[in-house]
Amino acid sequence: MPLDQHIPPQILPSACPHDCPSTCALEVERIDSRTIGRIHGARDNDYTMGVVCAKVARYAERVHSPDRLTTPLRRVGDKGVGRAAFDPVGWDDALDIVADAFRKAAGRYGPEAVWPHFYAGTMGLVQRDGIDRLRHVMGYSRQHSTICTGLSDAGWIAGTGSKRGVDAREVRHSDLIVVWGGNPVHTQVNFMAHVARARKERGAKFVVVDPYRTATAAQADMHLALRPGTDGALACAVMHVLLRDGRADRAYMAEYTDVPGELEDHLRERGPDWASAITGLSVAEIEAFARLYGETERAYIRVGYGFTRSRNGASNMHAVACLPAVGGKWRHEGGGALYGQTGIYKLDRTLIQGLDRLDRSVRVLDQSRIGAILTGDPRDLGDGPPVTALLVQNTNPMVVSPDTLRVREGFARDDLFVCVHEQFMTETAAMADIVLPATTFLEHDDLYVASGHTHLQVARPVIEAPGEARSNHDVICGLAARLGGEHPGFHMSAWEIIDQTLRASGLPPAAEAADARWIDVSPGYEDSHFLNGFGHADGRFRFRPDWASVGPYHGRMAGLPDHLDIIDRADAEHPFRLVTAPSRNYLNSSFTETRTSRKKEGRPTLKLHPGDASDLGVGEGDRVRLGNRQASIVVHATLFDGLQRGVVVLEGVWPNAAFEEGVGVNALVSAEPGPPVGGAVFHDTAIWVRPA
Ligand SMILES: Nc1nc2c(c(=O)[nH]1)N[C@H]1C(S)=C(S)[C@@H](COP(=O)(O)OP(=O)(O)OC[C@H]3O[C@@H](n4cnc5c(=O)[nH]c(N)nc54)[C@H](O)[C@@H]3O)O[C@H]1N2
Ligand SMILES: Nc1nc2c(c(=O)[nH]1)N[C@H]1C(S)=C(S)[C@@H](COP(=O)(O)OP(=O)(O)OC[C@H]3O[C@@H](n4cnc5c(=O)[nH]c(N)nc54)[C@H](O)[C@@H]3O)O[C@H]1N2
Ligand code: SF4
Ligand SMILES: [Mo]
Repeated sequence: MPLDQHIPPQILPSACPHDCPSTCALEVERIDSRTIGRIHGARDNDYTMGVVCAKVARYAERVHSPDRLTTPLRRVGDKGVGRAAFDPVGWDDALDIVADAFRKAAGRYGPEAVWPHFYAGTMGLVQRDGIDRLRHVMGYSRQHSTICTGLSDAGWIAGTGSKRGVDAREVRHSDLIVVWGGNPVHTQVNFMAHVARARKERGAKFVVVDPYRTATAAQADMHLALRPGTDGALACAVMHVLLRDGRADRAYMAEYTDVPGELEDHLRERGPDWASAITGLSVAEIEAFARLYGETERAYIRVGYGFTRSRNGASNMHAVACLPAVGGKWRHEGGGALYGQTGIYKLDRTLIQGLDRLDRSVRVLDQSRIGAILTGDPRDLGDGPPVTALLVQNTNPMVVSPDTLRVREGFARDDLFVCVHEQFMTETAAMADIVLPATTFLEHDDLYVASGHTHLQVARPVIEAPGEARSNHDVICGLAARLGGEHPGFHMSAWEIIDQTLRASGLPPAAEAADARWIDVSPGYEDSHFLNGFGHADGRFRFRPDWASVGPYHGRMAGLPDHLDIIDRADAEHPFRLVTAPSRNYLNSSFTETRTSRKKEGRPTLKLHPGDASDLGVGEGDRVRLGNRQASIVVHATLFDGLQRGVVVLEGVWPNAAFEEGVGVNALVSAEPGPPVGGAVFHDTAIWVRPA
């Protein structure tokens, strides 16, 4: 046997960059300077606890995929064809072409005609947000990043005033854990390790609120399978029962909340009967859940994103956030709630994002409305110029954005120049004029914060980049140099930016942070439980938020928590409500390129109640067509009784090409901005279903 086969793989630290609340601390097997083996969760990290999802454990398949982009490409054929329509081009020529196109666009219409469009394909702050530095220095259009957290942030912050919450590690002290509108078995698997420990060690009860029996709900002691978009009603009824039965913590409410008396009056009419009619849950189910929640001091709500992806999502989030305030759960160890921790990271982001060059007079484009924007909708563009040049990093809007047909029409425009910087030939990259090959987190430096926990992580590269792949930071600096954009950040390495950012934020320098592997920046027990007050000026939780201060569409919000009846209601022509939930083996549009994930997911499949299936004359595996006023798509049905009649679920953000007619599920999803501040309404769609 050759000698090198006896050398055991080295284990090197890293952090998972994917758009997932867990931001796992990783241990990567490095086989040689270009090759990795398995990835494991860091065992001594007390949040990750040695657990990672299967798709990242087998990351070798993604990072070493033969489909990785390794050289810059210039399109010579039609849009939408893929690799065959492109010829390789050198980096210098590619960047020259992009810079030239941006200069032309800005010369003709002004710099707002250029839109650097990005999201969170990597969550590393330097590689994700560096695009903002180019934007601000050049005066390009700003972006309102609404696709994921627009609605959830609005609702949470309206109540609590701050994006922080009770440490997930505290779940080991909880007697009741409620996962509300999230599916952690798919979307942040390590949280389930914390749940399992609490169940094992203290017999904690586990409740899931979700329209369908997800893999998470299947493990629960109680599953409340409500109709999508009705969480506000359920939350109101639970609060009604707490107040009715003497389970509300009135002393807490008097000390920590704004209008407890008004709330009590308002909820008197919103009991289980009322909520039953709206949610489709039985009165007995609502009473049983309310009793359990009311009786348990150490009741922890893990608040998901899913239930906020509706027109009334911000309102529903706020209603759920009211529960621990009414119950006084924040007072107790293992009690309270967690939506996200990103507010605790007090990082100075000036250098990364070029905030010293931010000009608030530059127009802002709503990310979730890219279809409307690219097709010139006056609602978005007003008197401003059209978008004639796009730089896309870290996102795949042709697949993930609402209203696919309009997105596609926009990208197809002849007068639109598109540069996509990607790891793979996504459907968005296939529409580009220039495609640039991107590194993965294993090949570049970055700095990570988390939503699901309180660690800050700095990660170095583990292997060399394949072929000519370059990092986002390198591309941004390369373009800035050609465009004459001046900023100190364009002359620094990613590592230097991390180092200076940490120092400016009063944190240890980069090398020290990386060697430490993670730094716990938890604000401590009292602040996590809001015992020192909530994030508003008066320190009180707001049952009656000042929605006008949250966003422009506040006119559609209610004052106190309620069922806000503005969803895309089912009607005679569209009798079904569609939920487009995340699948286990894909992460948004990522991993749709890996064979194992594709094999495990099979094909786009509609979960349909057996009663509905029989009414429609649809059997297991049959083709069905789903549609609404926007579009129709064809998928296969599976009979599934873990949801109410009239609710259907399609898991996974599949590529459009995975669907028979080349049109995916987001063609059905509306791009209407959810109030008060915008946000995509992925789970708020009334449709018809027919045998196909
Ligand atoms: N129907 C439906 N649609 C949805 C959702 C849903 O639940 N249902 N969820 C929505 C949500 S919550 C979100 S956040 C969006 C996310 O949608 P996307 O933003 O598309 O999400 P990702 O798949 O995380 O990442 C996009 C791309 O980033 C690339 N990428 C990763 N790292 C890097 C890097 O370092 N550099 C560069 N240049 N590229 C990189 C990946 O290869 C990937 O193609 O999807 C939304 N769309
Ligand atoms: N495997 C995997 N992991 C992921 C992702 C992925 O696509 N796949 N996406 C990543 C991203 S970008 C994000 S933002 C997070 C999202 O993490 P989650 O919050 O877990 O996911 P959501 O898409 O928000 O949807 C979760 C659940 O919300 C439920 N839901 C939909 N409508 C309602 C409703 O009206 N009420 C209630 N109570 N529940 C409802 C859906 O049925 C679904 O089971 O996960 C991240 N992790
Ligand atoms: S659970 Fe989330 S953070 Fe952890 S490895 Fe998987 S995708 Fe990455
Ligand atoms: Mo997301």
